[in-house]
Amino acid sequence: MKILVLGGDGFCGWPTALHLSNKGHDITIVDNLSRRQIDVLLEVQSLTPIQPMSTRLKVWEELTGKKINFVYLDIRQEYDKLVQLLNKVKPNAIVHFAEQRAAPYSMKTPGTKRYTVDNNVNGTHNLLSAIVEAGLDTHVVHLGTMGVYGYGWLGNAPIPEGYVRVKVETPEGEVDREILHPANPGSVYHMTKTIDQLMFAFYAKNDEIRITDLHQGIVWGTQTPETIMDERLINRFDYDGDYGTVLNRFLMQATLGHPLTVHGSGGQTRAFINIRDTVRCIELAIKNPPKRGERPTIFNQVTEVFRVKELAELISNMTGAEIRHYPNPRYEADENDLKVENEQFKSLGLKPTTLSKGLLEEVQDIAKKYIDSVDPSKILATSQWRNTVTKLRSYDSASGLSSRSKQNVTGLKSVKNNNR
Ligand code: NAD
Ligand code: USQ
Repeated sequence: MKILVLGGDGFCGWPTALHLSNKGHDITIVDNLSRRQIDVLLEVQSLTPIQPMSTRLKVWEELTGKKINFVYLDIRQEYDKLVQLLNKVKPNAIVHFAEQRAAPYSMKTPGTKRYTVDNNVNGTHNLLSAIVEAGLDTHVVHLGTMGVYGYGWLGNAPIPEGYVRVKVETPEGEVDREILHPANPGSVYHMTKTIDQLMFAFYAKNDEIRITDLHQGIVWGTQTPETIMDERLINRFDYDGDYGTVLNRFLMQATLGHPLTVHGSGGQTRAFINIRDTVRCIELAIKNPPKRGERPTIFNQVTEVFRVKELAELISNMTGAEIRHYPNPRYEADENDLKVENEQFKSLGLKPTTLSKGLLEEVQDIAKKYIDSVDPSKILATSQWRNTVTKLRSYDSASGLSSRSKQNVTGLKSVKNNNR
């Protein structure tokens, strides 16, 4: 198949592009490298030494004989180029990872809130509109998030895969309907994913675009069988307070001898998936598209559920790391139960990779190897969900960032404006 991987330079996109290329698909990566630019602006780097795109692709071709194309393109700002690309490649499937994906970054400043909405909502809409303009019958596989549901709604009832049956009282009596599960986002980033869902429902109905939306949990791990083939193919590993996610952060912190940074009580329960399963799930989704005219297919792309404090205890027992409870910078429930349905991927053949000591140690080995590149001042999460103005002032003076280059990629220009 001809497949476009939008956001194929990122943490999930890069290993997915390699996995699909290895399976014989003809891959074109599309990326505007904004994630690398945000690292520059936040003055932080991936723990692992990720290589420039040209090196990544050259090494992959040398090792496997398989060529991956790369198009440097901003799907939010370069609509005409996107239409031209679709007309030229005529992809059978488009995997859409190209969004700003960090909840803390999306809550950092008014500028980053607006950037996240502009980038994610317009990027997704441009893609859908461009597919219609190009007259393509292609399958969009989008990476959504478990956070659209709000991590539990009706006590212990498991979260269904996208749609929920409701009974509505009408003058003619009770009517059964299946509707999109109510959206309950917990950050501006998660909010953009709930807006994506509505756009998908509309374009599937109006233009019969075939869409699969994958409501993915927190991804952990780093390497896949392909990225491990050569150090120059290594995947990124985010550990900082904005982009690092909880399990990878804890593993890095234990390696460094930093206390494990549990927010609040640690009673928050979340869904998880290993990066090796992410790439397999995407392959399964591509192989099983909905039919034209059908509503979007929604899969919960998760394999396990843990409380934050359970993870901290597990890693502390394994490594001896100290667990420390920090005031929670987020506005979120301190304690929640979470059950998630994930039967669809299993019925398509997914054999879930579960959290095991061996896999945790594998991630820790990577952390050990590159621990010297950690900047300890970037570990604590500083983005506050509330009291933006006070926090903004301290962010701006502490970071010393004032460059004009902030404006296009991240919206940080409006940080300065709002501070005047
Ligand atoms: P990432 O930030 O590492 O990768 C996203 C990529 O998209 C980056 O390479 C970035 O440069 C690119 N991009 C962003 N905006 C773009 C634009 N306008 N035009 C072109 N390219 C653009 O993020 P990730 O962790 O790989 O996540 C990928 C997707 O999966 C995201 O949509 C995210 O919401 C979703 N997801 C991630 C996780 C996780 O734990 N990492 C969990 C659930 C869902
Ligand atoms: N947390 C800590 N300590 C830390 C970091 C996080 O206690 O050092 C807590 C957070 O307060 C939160 C939970 O761990 O309660 C998860 O935080 P996270 O940063 O690991 O994950 P989150 O912000 O939810 O976002 C990540 C990805 C996002 C994806 C989402 C899936 O960055 O792209 O959509 O996971 S989900 O969580 O299922 O919505």
